[in-house]
Amino acid sequence: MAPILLNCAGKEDEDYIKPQLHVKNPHLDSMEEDILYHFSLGTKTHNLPEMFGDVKFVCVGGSGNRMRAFAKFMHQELGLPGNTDEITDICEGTDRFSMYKVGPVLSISHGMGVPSISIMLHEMIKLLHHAGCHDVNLFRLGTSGGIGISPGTVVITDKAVDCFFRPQFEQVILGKVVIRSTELDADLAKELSQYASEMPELPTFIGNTMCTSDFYEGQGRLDGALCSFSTEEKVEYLRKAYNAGVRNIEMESTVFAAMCHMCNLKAAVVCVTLLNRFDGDQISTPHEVLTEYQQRPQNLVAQFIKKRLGLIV
Ligand code: R2B
Ligand code: URA
Repeated sequence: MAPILLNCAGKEDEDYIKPQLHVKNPHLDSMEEDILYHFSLGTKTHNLPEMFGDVKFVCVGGSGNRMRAFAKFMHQELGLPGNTDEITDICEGTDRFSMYKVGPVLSISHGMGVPSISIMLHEMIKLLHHAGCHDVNLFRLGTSGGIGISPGTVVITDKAVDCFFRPQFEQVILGKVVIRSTELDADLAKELSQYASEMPELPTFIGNTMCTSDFYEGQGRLDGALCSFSTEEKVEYLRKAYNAGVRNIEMESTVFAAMCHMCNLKAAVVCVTLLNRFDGDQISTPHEVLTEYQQRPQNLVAQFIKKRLGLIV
């Protein structure tokens, strides 16, 4: 069956106005060539509209291997022709990020932390712009530490908050602090949550996600090489986070939300929790269990994509 491409609202509608991607950089227009250095792609060396013009879903996650596995999984889920071994890394000219395309789905790794994902997002958003893409949905599929919820729970982010529980992302630009909103697309989160409720094997929660710039002390862990606080202080901070609606902690959501919001891209953050931070800091769950947990955000987003493409009802 040929996939029907539906608009952002999931409807076939000729009068529908396509949401436009806003790349907010006036300097780009005067550049003769744009080299997307960390992707090893460029506007003169590659035909970006031909390579990427049909992209409708961009899924990003920390690890290159996980994003290759996701691309292979989506290839099967979409019933695309050909062998999954033929899915190759579009960014093979660099080992900074990995990128795989299967039909309208682009799967890209972003590494760990705000600086790494921010570089990837600048180049990915310019890539979509140069390729003339519109009506694109973006998903971060990640792992996280849970607060007060069972390991293996998938958290769909309501608000991405900083370590003071504020829904904002602060960036220093030319020596000044610039504050950007981390608003995510509420409809996308609601739609994901609706599909999750139809998947009983997928425990899901909508909650706030706290983004930190460190995995250890920055997330209140007692098991790093350094620790400057007591167990009681750790628990008090996590409790404050819980009371502020935070249900998981990771390291990329605020900049992801802020950049997508500024560029008018509909975006959602879907992370599985690997542990409950009230029970400890070390991730001691067996590898096979962690692998199954990491498949959960992928299953939910695959369901979303198949529904949007009209492959399932
Ligand atoms: C989740 O997991 C990584 C740290 O282990 C980090 O990238 C994140 O956000
Ligand atoms: N990723 C994080 O950032 N924190 C965790 O506790 C687990 C995964």
